[in-house]
Amino acid sequence: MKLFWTPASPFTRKVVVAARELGLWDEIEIAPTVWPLDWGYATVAFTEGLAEANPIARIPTLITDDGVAIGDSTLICQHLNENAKGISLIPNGHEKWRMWSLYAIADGLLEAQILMRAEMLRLEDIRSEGFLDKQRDRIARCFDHIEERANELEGPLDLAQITVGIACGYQDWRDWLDDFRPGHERLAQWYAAFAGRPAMRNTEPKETPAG
Ligand SMILES: N[C@@H](CCC(=O)N[C@@H](CS)C(=O)NCC(=O)O)C(=O)O
Repeated sequence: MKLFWTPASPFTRKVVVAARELGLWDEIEIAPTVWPLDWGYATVAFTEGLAEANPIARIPTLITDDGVAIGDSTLICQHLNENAKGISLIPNGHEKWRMWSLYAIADGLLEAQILMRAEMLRLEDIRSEGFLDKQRDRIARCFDHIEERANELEGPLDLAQITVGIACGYQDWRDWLDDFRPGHERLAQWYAAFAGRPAMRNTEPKETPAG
């Protein structure tokens, strides 16, 4: 398998953490991508092979061993999960939809963080404060919701927990995002332990090379 990657992308980190937890990391060849800083609002020069594999030209994009390009982190995680032996990050039965329901909140939170990142890359005098506030409000509602469901973070490891952990990590990394901890004590306590997992420690976010 080949993964178009950068260490700054939380969607890509989700895939990498899942691959590490599933014991599949050694089977993935990394294709590092570079992103000029105007990627948030302009078409940029893409890393060789990315747009050819996936016309959406976003990361993560995984090329499977069968040569199929999958350009979405949720689908990539499902593909990896299917290929893992003796371990699953997707529970069965009723638990499955409970897990996907929490996952969707955490994934929407990641999306709001990345929409803000793209807007923050614009010059200050043309940024939309209204747009940034809208995403901030969404992020706050999502953290409130996750706090209410913090007991769901305590079960066997699943994709929802990984996505929540990555959302917390991104929130800490970008200084223009608020500390998620005030008012979310159970989540804060859970994240303090979760961030210590080797898969999380080995994938801490770093800036993407601009090319
Ligand atoms: N829903 C997609 C979102 C992927 C995404 O937004 N990736 C960002 C990086 S975190 C990206 O490649 N952005 C480049 C662009 O939008 O041009 C997924 O889950 O994979």
